Amino acid sequence: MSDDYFPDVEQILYEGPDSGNPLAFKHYNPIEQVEGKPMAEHLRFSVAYWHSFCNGGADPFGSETRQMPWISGSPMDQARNKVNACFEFCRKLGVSFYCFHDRDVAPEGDSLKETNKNLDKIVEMLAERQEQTGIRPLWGTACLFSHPRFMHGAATSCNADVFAYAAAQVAKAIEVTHTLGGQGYVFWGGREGYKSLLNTDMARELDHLAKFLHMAVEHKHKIGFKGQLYIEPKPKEPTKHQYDFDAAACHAFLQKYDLDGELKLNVEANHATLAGHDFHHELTYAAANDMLGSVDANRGDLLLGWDTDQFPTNLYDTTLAMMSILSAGGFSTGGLNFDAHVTRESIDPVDLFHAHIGGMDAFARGLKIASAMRADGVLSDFVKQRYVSWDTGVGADIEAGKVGFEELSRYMLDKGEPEPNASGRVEMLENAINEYIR
Ligand code: XUL
Ligand code: CO
Repeated sequence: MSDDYFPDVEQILYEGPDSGNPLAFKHYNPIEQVEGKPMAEHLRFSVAYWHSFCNGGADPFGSETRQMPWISGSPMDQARNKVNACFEFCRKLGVSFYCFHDRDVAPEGDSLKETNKNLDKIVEMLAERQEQTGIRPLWGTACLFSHPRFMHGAATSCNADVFAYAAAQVAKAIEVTHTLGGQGYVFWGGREGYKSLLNTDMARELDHLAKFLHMAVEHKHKIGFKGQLYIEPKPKEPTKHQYDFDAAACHAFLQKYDLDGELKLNVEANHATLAGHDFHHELTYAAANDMLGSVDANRGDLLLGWDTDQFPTNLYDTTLAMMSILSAGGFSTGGLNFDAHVTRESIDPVDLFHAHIGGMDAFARGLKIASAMRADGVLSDFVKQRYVSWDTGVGADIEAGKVGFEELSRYMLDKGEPEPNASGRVEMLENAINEYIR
């Protein structure tokens, strides 16, 4: 087993809240039971291949700032090195899952045939390392946005050949994810949207996107892939308007095209804030519609209008996120994938450990706080009481579909005025949450 890239880092262990060791967990204890399940099973953490092993810190204003030791040799050498770096990293961090795009793990060749050959070689190596470590993909995906051929989109391109190329690429990516025992497959609509409506046939593009997803569903069943398919909402970037804007837009799209039985949502924190929502809203919306599948865990900078993909550290956010996830019954195929990169000024391999440890501890605390609040019924008792008028009388009759406008008109004309409203007690509830976030 290669131990080449992080020689100074030992296995990261749980040392408890009093530990002063920055390379230890203070809150994430994988075997600790919460609501009858070990933390590791609740949280199902995953490392994002692209951010951790491919990202050199470039931004729109400057070139890469870090040269990670695995970036050396030919493109195929680098691909092999990255496999070793990924498995050494996940093993030392104690994380059982990784997520990848096809082009993160293996480089493009001169033709699609050659590209697929490159991918097959690296997939063989990934399978070997998986066998040795038990680490598996949480999900795979295809990069349909970096290469210039996708300048007008992939499934929504005006160029039918590009649609065909994307179909061939996704077919292969699903096959590879299946081979590697992936738990799911994600569609993030990289450039599926528009820059200008002046040159865009929106209705036609949406139909094409749906056709593409139907083909993917058909292919998945044909090859016997049992993983869950997900669509990942994002409102903008790289296009001005992405079609998969937010959870509600994705849900409506999937329903319109009869795809909602086949795809769930992969909700990302930073995409929620870009859409003008908060993470809690998007998770709750997805859960309320039985669409919550998996999560891309990160955070944006609310002062910046783009996808900064920072590691999650905000306990208020992780607590409310875990409230939604626990209330929805937890993950089955999904998990918490750190779709996050270290900042441009963090240039050492060890920074990847600090970043992930912080994110894992932040979610472990969120899980424990949310679970304590659930046990004490802090929000749920209040919410239940707030809707008590629906449990009997006219409320129960409305919910049961026993009355219509006629009956309700008679009821209100007799009664005159509704029962008085009670206070929403928002401040009291906010204070109660702060009592738990210690
Ligand atoms: C882009 C993004 C992607 C997807 C996978 O904003 O979140 O990394 O998660 O393609
Ligand atoms: Co993402």
